Amino acid sequence: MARLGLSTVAAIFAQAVTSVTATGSEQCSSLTACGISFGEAVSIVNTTSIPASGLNISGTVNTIPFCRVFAEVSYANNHSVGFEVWLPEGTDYNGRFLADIGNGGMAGIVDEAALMLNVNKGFAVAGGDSGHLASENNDGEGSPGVYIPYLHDKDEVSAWIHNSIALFTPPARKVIEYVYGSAPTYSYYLGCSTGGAQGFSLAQFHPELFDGIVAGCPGNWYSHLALSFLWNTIPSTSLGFLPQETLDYIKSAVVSACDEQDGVLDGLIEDPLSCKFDIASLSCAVNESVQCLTTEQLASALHIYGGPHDSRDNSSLYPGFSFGSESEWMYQEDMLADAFTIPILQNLVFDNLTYNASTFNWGSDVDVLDARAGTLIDAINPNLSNFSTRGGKMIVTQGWTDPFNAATWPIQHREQMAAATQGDIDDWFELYMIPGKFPPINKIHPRA
Ligand SMILES: [Ca+2]
Repeated sequence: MARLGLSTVAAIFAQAVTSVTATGSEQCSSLTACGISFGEAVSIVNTTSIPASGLNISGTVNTIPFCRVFAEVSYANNHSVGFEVWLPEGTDYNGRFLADIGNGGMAGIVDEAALMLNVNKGFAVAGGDSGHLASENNDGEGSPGVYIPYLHDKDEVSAWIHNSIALFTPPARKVIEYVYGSAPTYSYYLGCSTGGAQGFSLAQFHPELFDGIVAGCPGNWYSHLALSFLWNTIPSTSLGFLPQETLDYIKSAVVSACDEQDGVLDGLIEDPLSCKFDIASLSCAVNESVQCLTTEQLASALHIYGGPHDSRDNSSLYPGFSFGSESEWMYQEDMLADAFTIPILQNLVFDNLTYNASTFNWGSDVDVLDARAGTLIDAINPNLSNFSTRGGKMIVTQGWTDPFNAATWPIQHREQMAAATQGDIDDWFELYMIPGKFPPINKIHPRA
């Protein structure tokens, strides 16, 4: 198939504008016509014109008609990012582009539910699979002793968090230009958890692509977030294990003590950092209630509040959890290390599926993790001036009772950024700390 240069494609735009308004479905199908190129490495796989109410994703239907484009862009050695672009037809398009990545965890799928929410608002939306397929990687689930192919391929690991959005965004924008006859007025990115890490990666590594980035509950210090999961693991056979009723008991006591500090008795603590609570007051030594904390359980709670530390100098490796989040700790105790940390250590860091994570050295092995994983999956450069000086704006949200990410990490990182930033960081960066669990858990980790 012959490929046309950009100027030729631009000439096609003029005709495209008229036809998309009049016959959206015809315009949609023309995307696969011979002779149209959206980039050398880009293939339009299929297009479908979806009438209003024609598609139901997890109970949400499209309220406007749109053109659904399936495409892929190849990268590195025989790899590709699969992506979709959903284009509102007729007058429902609001003129703006939104890359919407709801994928959490190990990604590997296009999050259609996230796309549905925002195509209904009139955005031209796009989402990708992050450069590897969940279906080829244990269905996107990590587990001890399980081979996860993409974690053994540096190109795929780099695409996962750092580069996959940047790979599909230029061709997605070209599709938009072709269909509407002009580039979107603004381009935004929205993602949570791993998607939040991808947001920071865009600002750091691809600052030219987006005018605005929303990074929710960002796991952008991904390697150390994984370490925190390992640190917080408390086996159910351990004397220090905190069963759910004990977690609920601790939270209830903390919230009772601090709820009204914000002036509203609503079961939420607006600023847990201002909550002063002595967890030792719940110890069975001083409090003989049925659910009092044994010495070992008290130590476990302090361990999780404290977060991981380097055994060499006791420096913090990642923040701990905040007052009022205790009822959400069960994933930390019993699941997340198996789902994320151990697979990353066994596949990516040590290349040994029998590696025993209980032997992790909280000193020297941190350096190994940083070198072998952090360089490929972290996005923590506090100097994002290349993004801010081109006019980029960034919003970060973090729920105080997020079950996955220690809530104070974005606060800590913002302080690092402010110190590395010339001028007032508030001119282009805003952090919103949200009382309670926000965003909804199914938005962050649809597989959890
Ligand atoms: Ca309150």
